[in-house]
Amino acid sequence: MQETFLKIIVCGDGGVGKTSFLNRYVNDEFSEDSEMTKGVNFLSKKIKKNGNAFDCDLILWDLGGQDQFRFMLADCIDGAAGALFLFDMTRFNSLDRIDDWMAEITEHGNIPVMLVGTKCDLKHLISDFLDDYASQIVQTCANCIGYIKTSAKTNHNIHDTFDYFIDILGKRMKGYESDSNSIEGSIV
Ligand SMILES: Nc1nc2c(ncn2[C@@H]2O[C@H](COP(=O)(O)OP(=O)(O)OP(=O)(O)O)[C@@H](O)[C@H]2O)c(=O)[nH]1
Ligand SMILES: [Mg+2]
Repeated sequence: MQETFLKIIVCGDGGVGKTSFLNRYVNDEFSEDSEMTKGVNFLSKKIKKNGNAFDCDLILWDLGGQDQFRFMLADCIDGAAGALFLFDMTRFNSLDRIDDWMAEITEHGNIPVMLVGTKCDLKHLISDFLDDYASQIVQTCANCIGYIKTSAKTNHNIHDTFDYFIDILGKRMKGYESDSNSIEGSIV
């Protein structure tokens, strides 16, 4: 049987927790002092019927979120089957530039994007208005297929994010999706 490779990019502003999110998913590790990603890092993971997901090799691109690495963005997005856009739930302004990120991603095709709130363990620092705001974004961005709240520190919803997202990507690849622009719904 032919192997399926699925390229997923993990993007978002600097310090929102992209590397931590991936490190928890792939290595089941978390560090309080994770270092800034310089450029881009790659991780991979084999998926074998995890939840509803199909068998594939995930190639995960961990993009450095600092502005000095934005020149690499176009090359990184190229060929991606999907994008996880991470924002820090304790910093509302980490959603400020989502329109720029979305514009850049959609330039490369009809790539599904999932909105992922990070650091949900820091409940006391999270605004009551955040959920409404994030849900509004999901409804207004054509390619945005859902919103989920996660914590790499407590391992909350990390695997569920991938199970849900890979399932959606798999259906698209196998042609089950009749309307790829439709909103699939949110999970939180
Ligand atoms: N409390 C808490 N802290 C987190 C969580 N995820 C990440 N952090 C912390 O947030 C800081 C930044 O995390 P990174 O994963 O390096 O962020 P990044 O998005 O990869 O940053 P860049 O590589 O600069 O783009 C680190 O101090 C992490 O320990 C989380 O779920 N909960
Ligand atoms: Mg990083």
